[in-house]
Amino acid sequence: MTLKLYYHPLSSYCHKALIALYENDIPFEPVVVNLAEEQSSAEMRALWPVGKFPVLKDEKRGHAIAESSVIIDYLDRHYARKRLIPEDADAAWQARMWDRFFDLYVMEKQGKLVEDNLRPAEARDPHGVAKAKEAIAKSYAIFEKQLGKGAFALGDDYTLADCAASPALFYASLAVPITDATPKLKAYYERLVRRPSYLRALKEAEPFFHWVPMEVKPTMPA
Ligand SMILES: N[C@@H](CCC(=O)N[C@@H](CS)C(=O)NCC(=O)O)C(=O)O
Repeated sequence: MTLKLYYHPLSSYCHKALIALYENDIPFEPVVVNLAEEQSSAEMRALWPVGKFPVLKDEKRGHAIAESSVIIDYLDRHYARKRLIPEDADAAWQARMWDRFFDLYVMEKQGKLVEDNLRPAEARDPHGVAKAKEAIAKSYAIFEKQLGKGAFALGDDYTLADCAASPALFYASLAVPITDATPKLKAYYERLVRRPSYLRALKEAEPFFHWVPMEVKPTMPA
């Protein structure tokens, strides 16, 4: 098969890449990587020594592509029927901007919460955790104001921004629930987690949900 995706079904950044593949029914060979095992991750590390997934290998074109947003851009240009980064230049930078917003100000903050839960008790960072939760809540309030022009982040078209928002909100809401204080965000979130492409990724992650190092474990959308 031409495309190989090195990933783990539980990983939030891998969900972004999976959504893009599933949105466009792009065939690929899934390669599940266990980062804790040298042998399991060796092939992926040879392609991308940073050692973070997702990594996409395109055997036909001879490339290894890292970084979830770049993978989506690459799939858009070479494999997608329906682009996730809009053709229109202004819509394109907006999709990229909100993608950065979800990665940097929601997903990365959520990563801090996960990382803290993996620390030994004596090395915990309650101040850092409180700051990360505050940042997530602030991002919810900011995005509430952005919503309203359609079903998705930029309007009625589902874009890169929605790919990033889906796992970011899915995992962040375990620690910072999305409430009626942000009703548009709440309705948007419900649409994201019920979209067939993301539901498919979540269904594949479900057997591993108990591994998520958070007090509240994820569950499938009702
Ligand atoms: N900016 C990267 C982030 C990738 C990333 O942090 N992936 C996590 C899994 S969600 C990972 O590989 N963590 C393992 C590690 O940091 O060792 C992207 O968008 O792909």
